[in-house]
Amino acid sequence: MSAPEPPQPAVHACIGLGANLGQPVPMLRRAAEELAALPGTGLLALSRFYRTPAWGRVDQPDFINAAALLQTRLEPLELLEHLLRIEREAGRERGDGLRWGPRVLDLDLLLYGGRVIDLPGLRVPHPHLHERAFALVPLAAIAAAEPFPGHGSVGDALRGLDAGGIEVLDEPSETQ
Ligand code: PH2
Ligand code: MG
Ligand code: MG
Repeated sequence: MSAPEPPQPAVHACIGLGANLGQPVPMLRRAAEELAALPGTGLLALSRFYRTPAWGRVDQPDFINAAALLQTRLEPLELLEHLLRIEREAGRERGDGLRWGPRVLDLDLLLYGGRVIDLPGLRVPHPHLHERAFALVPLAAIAAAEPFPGHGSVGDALRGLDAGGIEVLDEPSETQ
């Protein structure tokens, strides 16, 4: 009999949360709870929620965005599978959606352990992270020092971006 696999070391993973259809705030809250409950995973920090102008395709409602910092023993592809499952269970439909179009829930794996990953279906760092203030503003609020391969740290990457129009939601009324 072979010995059981040793556990993977825990790494930091950064997740971007977004929604602009249905009830974004309760949806993001529930998604964060599901992230915290993933196997081998702890939620180290959840950012506040931000109202952000739609990026990439502007003819759609504003988004609510947030970021989560996880400590996880899940492999990147395992973590991705969980993100896609949580999106699916939230009613997200893929395939017929527009690129960068409206959605009830979007969970993006932005950074994973300072690693560069290029696999079919998964690129880390997220290929658009460096140009998206709506993702970097929440992330920098909880994980500014996190390494962002190719860009120094999360805080470094945000420095050159225009964060115009991004507003933090009031606590606690708007986020409950
Ligand atoms: N997500 C997109 C496209 N555009 N804009 C904002 N403000 N927030 C998002 O989460 C977002 C977007 C595709 O995932
Ligand atoms: Mg996205
Ligand atoms: Mg996505």
